[in-house]
Amino acid sequence: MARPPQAVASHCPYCALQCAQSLTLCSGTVEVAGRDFPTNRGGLCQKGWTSAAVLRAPDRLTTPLVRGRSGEIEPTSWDAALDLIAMRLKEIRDTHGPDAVAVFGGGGLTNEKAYQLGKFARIALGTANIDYNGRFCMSSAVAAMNRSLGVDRGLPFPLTDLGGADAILLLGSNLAETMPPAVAHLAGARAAGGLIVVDPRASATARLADDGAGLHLQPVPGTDLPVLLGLLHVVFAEGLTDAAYVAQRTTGAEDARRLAASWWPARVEAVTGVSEVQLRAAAHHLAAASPSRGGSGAYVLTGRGVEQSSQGTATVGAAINLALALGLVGRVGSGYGAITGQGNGQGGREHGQKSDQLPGYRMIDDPAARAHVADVWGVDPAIIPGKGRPAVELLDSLGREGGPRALLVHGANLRVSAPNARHVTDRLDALDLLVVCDVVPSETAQRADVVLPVLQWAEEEGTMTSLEGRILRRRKAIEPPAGARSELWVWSELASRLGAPGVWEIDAALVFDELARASAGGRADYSGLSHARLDAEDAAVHWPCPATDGVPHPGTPRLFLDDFPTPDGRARFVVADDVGPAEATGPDAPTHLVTGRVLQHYQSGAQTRRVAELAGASPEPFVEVHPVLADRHGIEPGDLVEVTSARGSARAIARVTDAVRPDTVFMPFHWAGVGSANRVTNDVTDPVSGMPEFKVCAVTVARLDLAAPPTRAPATTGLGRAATATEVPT
Ligand SMILES: Nc1nc2c(c(=O)[nH]1)N[C@H]1C(S)=C(S)[C@@H](COP(=O)(O)OP(=O)(O)OC[C@H]3O[C@@H](n4cnc5c(=O)[nH]c(N)nc54)[C@H](O)[C@@H]3O)O[C@H]1N2
Ligand SMILES: Nc1nc2c(c(=O)[nH]1)N[C@H]1C(S)=C(S)[C@@H](COP(=O)(O)OP(=O)(O)OC[C@H]3O[C@@H](n4cnc5c(=O)[nH]c(N)nc54)[C@H](O)[C@@H]3O)O[C@H]1N2
Ligand code: SF4
Ligand SMILES: [Mo]
Repeated sequence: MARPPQAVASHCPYCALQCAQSLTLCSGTVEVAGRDFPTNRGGLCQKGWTSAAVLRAPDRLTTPLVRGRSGEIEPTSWDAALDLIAMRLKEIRDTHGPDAVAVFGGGGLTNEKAYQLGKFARIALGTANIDYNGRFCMSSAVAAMNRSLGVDRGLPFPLTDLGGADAILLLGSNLAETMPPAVAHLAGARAAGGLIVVDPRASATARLADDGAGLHLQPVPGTDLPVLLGLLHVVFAEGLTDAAYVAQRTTGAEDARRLAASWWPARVEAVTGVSEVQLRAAAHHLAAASPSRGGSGAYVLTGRGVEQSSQGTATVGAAINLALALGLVGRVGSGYGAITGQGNGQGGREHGQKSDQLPGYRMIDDPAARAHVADVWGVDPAIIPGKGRPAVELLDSLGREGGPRALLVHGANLRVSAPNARHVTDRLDALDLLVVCDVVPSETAQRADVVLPVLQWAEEEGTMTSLEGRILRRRKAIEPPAGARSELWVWSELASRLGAPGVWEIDAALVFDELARASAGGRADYSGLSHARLDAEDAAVHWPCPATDGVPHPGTPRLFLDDFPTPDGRARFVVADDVGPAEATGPDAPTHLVTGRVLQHYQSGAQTRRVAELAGASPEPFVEVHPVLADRHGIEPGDLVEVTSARGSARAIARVTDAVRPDTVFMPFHWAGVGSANRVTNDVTDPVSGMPEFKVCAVTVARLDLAAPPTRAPATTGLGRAATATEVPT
């Protein structure tokens, strides 16, 4: 009798919630089911349920491709492709120096791949210029947490802790669409009337606060910092602080109080549109739930809505200040957290693909860190380069005098997801060599000189670190298509062709062992872990999890309970006043554009636009317009609308809805071509984190008359460069 198919325990390929899945191979295809786990409790969202479809994408890349003299991209062998890449990289390096080769990574890569990519850049290419799309995603929260709390772990507590809290302040996060199974953890706060959502849109998440479940504060886009300073004002002025906690566990509160004193509620209302009444109510809800008043617990959480801003680090800093003033951080049942976005956004930033970091969350300019990592890599610390350029600066420098001439892309679709994306396409086109590793012909792969087909998700082994700092096993459930290869193998082959020092493992378990050694003693210490231990233990382990001589370290679900990893063991109030968004609205561009996500699509859409069920449910770029604004411009639902900023224009179908403010339009960024929101967004960055201001820019809105050129679906197949010129949304 045939044995029933074995279910493989794994996790979703998409977001940082990393919902647990059970994958079963049936008649050559993978079937996905939800699996019980504390974060998702057996649930999956529509993307998770349909995730196996990407394994069968009709245009899945299965052979290396090289652009020939005619400009057409043609199939070639792996040897020919790798030989060509190595030869061109050597030429560029010899002529322009090692920093002329740059690397762009992704927060979707496994820990093993993120680690190996950082090592490959530093000692096989010898370049300082490596950064990744996490710069677009988490960097402001990271910078603020490091400054205030001494370490960045998105949620320094298990997600399930949220369930016990009576108040949760959720700033700029649309969890109901971006992590639907996580909404269950807001139930306690909703039942207590304490879910407070701050979003310029009545998003699906903001609507969870309706009907007595909480409050929706709907500020002018880009004014979260004044909102937070106003909340702090009320907390200080009305004696709602946890004075004992502030005295014992923090420094700098007086500076924060002084700044907040200048943001009295009437001033906040004038700047943000959030009423004094709402502001006070929100502060009192939070205070009443906080431990110093005997409440059941309160949380302050931030998402991309407040972080993707030119003052994102300052804004997250103010959110942390509020949590510190109320005595929430480092207390069981209360806290501050940033909701990590990408599947391995957390691990992706710990293991060395960020321009200023080495594995284990070590800083690249710290001599002790360099010595430790060099020892693991078997090289002289002197050969490890210093800090490279952060993502937006790196992309802008491509092909310019003194800038990189070659770029290797692993796990990002920059032509759709980078700010001011048409400019990014111009910079990519100015390169001598663009190499893209992907699983599908993404819009960025369509522009490459060499495309390498790599493995995805259920085709390989590895680990991911979820939004709560838990290390999870990703397991292989299906054989990859013949012709696709693991990126670990690609780097080992290139390292050998480039004559790189060091050992280049291709087995993910061995790479993990090396990563664990490299992380030992660092802030994100994985040294007590191995694939074998993670396989043996049912529940995944939170870092830090250092190696021990005896009983294995149990991992650290909650940080900061005793002290903070700062020089004096205290958390710091870091103070910065509001300077407003970089681009103010005015007569020439009177409307705010905010951008974000829809439930069905993931990021640049490279994966989800290829899933028929998701593309059917959410087929085209759209723009949300308030009825008053629509009326002013003669826009009817379904009209084609053009949204224009100083960078460029995008076209999308109008959805007329009072979910947005009359002064604001909203576009998701999941589509390419003329429907791409990032043709319009601003690539100005936060001075501390390098995070671009995706969320707010100034635009005009106009209805396009029907004589506009006919529309054609954005190409998802084909690799000809001409394919993109006529893309328009339908
Ligand atoms: N369906 C889906 N889920 C995803 C992803 C996806 O692409 N699709 N991506 C994953 C990743 S990488 C990430 S980073 C997370 C992102 O998860 P979220 O942070 O929840 O996602 P966004 O939709 O980008 O932004 C959240 C909200 O910010 C609001 N916003 C815009 N401007 C402002 C502002 O000035 N102030 C405030 N307070 N809010 C503002 C938007 O209206 C939006 O509702 O989602 C993850 N999950
Ligand atoms: N306007 C606007 N723009 C935004 C945002 C926003 O809110 N508004 N959000 C920003 C945020 S938070 C993020 S995280 C970025 C994300 O934007 P991107 O970096 O473009 O993210 P993805 O679309 O996930 O791209 C990942 C690519 O890697 C491929 N891939 C999947 N798995 C692997 C693998 O294992 N190896 C390799 N080599 N490739 C793989 C996928 O097919 C896809 O082409 O977008 C940012 N852009
Ligand atoms: S919420 Fe995120 S991890 Fe969970 S199923 Fe959806 S995309 Fe996957
Ligand atoms: Mo993200």
